[in-house]
Amino acid sequence: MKTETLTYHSVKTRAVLVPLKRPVVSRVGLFKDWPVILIDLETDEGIVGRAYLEPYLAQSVRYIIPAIHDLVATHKGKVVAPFDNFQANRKALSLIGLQGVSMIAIAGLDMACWDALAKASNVPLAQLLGGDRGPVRSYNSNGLWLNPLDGLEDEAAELAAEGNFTSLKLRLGRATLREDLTAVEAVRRGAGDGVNLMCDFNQGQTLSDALMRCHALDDQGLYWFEEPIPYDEIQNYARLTRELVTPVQLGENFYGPRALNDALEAKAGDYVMPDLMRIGGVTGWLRSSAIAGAHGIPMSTHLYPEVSAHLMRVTETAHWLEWQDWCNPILAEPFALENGHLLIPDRPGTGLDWNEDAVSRYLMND
Ligand code: SMN
Ligand code: MG
Repeated sequence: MKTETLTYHSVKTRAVLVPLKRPVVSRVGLFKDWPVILIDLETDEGIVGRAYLEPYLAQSVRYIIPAIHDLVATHKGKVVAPFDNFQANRKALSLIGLQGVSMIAIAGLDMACWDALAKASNVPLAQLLGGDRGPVRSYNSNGLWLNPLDGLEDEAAELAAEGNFTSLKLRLGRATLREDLTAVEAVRRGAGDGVNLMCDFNQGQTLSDALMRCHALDDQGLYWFEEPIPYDEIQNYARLTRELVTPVQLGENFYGPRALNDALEAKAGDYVMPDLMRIGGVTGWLRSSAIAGAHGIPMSTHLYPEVSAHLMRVTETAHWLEWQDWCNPILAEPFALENGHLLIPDRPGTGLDWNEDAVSRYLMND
């Protein structure tokens, strides 16, 4: 095994629009296709670090991509050192604010840097970080959107069978409590009574709606209530967390580890689930996992199952990996599942490489 120093050379970025097998019908939007930014960080030594970003809004690639190129330009000829680079990038972008596009660009580049470093060491990322490649416990989050109730039972059965899953994510917050209860019953009929149901409200309720709805659902044995209210109402989250028996989950909208720290200091949730694009990539995740560990708060992942799987192997309070196969069509070798666990491939780096035929098919026009 040989570790080389890597030097920033240039970055190649492409945006693709990948069709979704099960379109997203949620309170945060309707998506038939999923925009993905592919990042190939080229080093002087010839090693290419790869990562992708899932920015939800197709039009946002027009301002996220230039931000990534700007960051790489400031590092050209310098050593790839993600911790140092993270600090320098934060300092540079704090002038325009660290949330949103700034942190998204920092995160995308950070993930590509860590992939390059693990490749240079010829080990999977989990191993570079001091962990191993064991299986990662996952739940299936590919479906159960806010679609007509009569399709939910069959869909739940299909989703459970897709990878022998015992746990599924269901979207809640329909017009009436009765409809939410019917959805829960249908999913349990389809996937079995013992299924763990992670329930996501996607910020769709006001505090007063959430107090009524979540109290009314609190005896249903649901696994967690995710984002019942808008993500930045931290004091209202603390109230829900105090009052409800069902654990409150939040965190996919935290920008950077300090936001996670603030939320945990405020006792805003029982569980957290940072999103690699918003938390600051691998570096942001590592800092956050130390904070969650110190608070004794279980930590799950959001999107980015491939890179997240490596990180769960070195996360003190690792809880559940959110499985989505949405990027599988553009990956050269999608990760395998076994009995509800995602398997980290025995390849150097994160194991991400592009299926170039699919990438040309789904390339977005400028
Ligand atoms: C989600 C993810 C991606 C698109 C819409 C909704 C959701 C989740 O919040 O947690 O999976
Ligand atoms: Mg969510």
